[in-house]
Amino acid sequence: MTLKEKIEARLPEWRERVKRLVKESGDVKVGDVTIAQVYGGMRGVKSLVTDISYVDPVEGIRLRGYTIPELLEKLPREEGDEIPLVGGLYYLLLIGEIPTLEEARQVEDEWKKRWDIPEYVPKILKAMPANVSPMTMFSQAILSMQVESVFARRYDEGMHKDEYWEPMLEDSLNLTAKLPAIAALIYSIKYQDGHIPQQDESLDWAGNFAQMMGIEDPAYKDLSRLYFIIHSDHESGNVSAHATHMVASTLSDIYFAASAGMNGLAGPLHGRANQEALRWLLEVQERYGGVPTREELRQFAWDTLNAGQVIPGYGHAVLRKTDPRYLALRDFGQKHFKNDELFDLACLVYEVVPDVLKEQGKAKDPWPNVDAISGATQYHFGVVDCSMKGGCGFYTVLFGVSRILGVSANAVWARALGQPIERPKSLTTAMLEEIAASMKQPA
Ligand code: CMX
Repeated sequence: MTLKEKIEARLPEWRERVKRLVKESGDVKVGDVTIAQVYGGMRGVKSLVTDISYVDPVEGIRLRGYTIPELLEKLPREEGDEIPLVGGLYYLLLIGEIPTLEEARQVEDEWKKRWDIPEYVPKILKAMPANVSPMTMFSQAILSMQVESVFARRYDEGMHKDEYWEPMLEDSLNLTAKLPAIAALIYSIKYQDGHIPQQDESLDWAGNFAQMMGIEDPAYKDLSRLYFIIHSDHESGNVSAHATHMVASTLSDIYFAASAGMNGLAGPLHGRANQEALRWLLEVQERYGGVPTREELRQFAWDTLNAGQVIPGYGHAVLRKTDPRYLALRDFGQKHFKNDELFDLACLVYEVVPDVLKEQGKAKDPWPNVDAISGATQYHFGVVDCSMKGGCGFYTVLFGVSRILGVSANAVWARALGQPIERPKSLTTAMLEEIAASMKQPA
């Protein structure tokens, strides 16, 4: 059975389940919204639904019910590989079940058929200013391929709404297939000689990316698989996922929607935190001429806070414990990296910064998120984030390659289940003051 047939087989039950829930329990309250939440970025407001992932504040992410360690154990891998195939992860996100090795290879094969990038993409990227951010290039490359959208064409031809998800799946496979080549091309244009990286059919999606980056150490193939698995989805409320979903809810295709999501990922409080975290580590290294003492590190962290800045890679809107994605990357580095000063420094920061943040008493979560260490793992293999030509943000591109797996799987299901256009309601400050006053009046 193809991926399409598998989703098709599961659809009637899901459609019936959602229809019944809304019909029988549509007026049941799932929570209240406070004025602090209205002014506070809607933090914690329960107003989205996804069955693809869930972030538990203490346990961390579960993708289709599986924790990160469970995924790394259960997803199929090729013989000799330490980390599973990303194709298996995409199968899981789309279908909801752990695939067999054959099923994971089926996705990898779909990607190989679709992974050549249109010839206008390198031309567009090369025409951009030399100091352009890699994230601008990434978003632009995705947006430029909107002319390829099967959904947009079928919509123009006239399509029944029950069929919307089919071209959405087609577009999602086409787009995700091309992401490693686009990322490697951006790296080549920004940091190398601008050659067009050649793909290798004998490799899997992530291994092929590692090869296109020109890194021969086989451990980089496994790091790429790991990196692309763990960043893929983080439920629906984070900015990249929510922006993608919101734009797609207008029946925009995945190219418009994913490009929008990537523009959100580019912000320093979200995906760009990996770049900021690496910069922070390099600054520490430079200030102290290597790995500092704990006391020096403590002081550096306080200096950052006293300058009114955040410590990048620490804190989270939902998590209240160390991010399991951080631990997965740290475990990988501790196993593979010997005498890597920057990586050791990233590990030392974990022993110092949470106490500093607790002492300051502002951050609700003093623990590291994935961005605290992900840059250090790339840096180990010589992959840099900032270009001599100006413009930083390549690590965020890598985050984006992975995140589009999650947001596109969600977009396919949102369309299959007929999720409507998003339209929350806004109020004025005067209205909120009135509501507050009326609630405080004695009965
Ligand atoms: N360093 C310093 N202060 C921090 C902090 C950090 N790492 N994390 C939170 N705080 C501060 C907030 O800025 C906020 O201060 P104000 O009251 O002055 O505005 C206060 O603590 C309370 O914030 P919070 O409720 O704990 O956190 P939010 O849900 O508002 O924000 C996040 C979450 C991730 C944006 C925040 O922790 C942060 O800025 N962290 C650093 C940037 C980062 O690592 N982002 C990546 C997150 C993961 C991802 O999306 O990739």
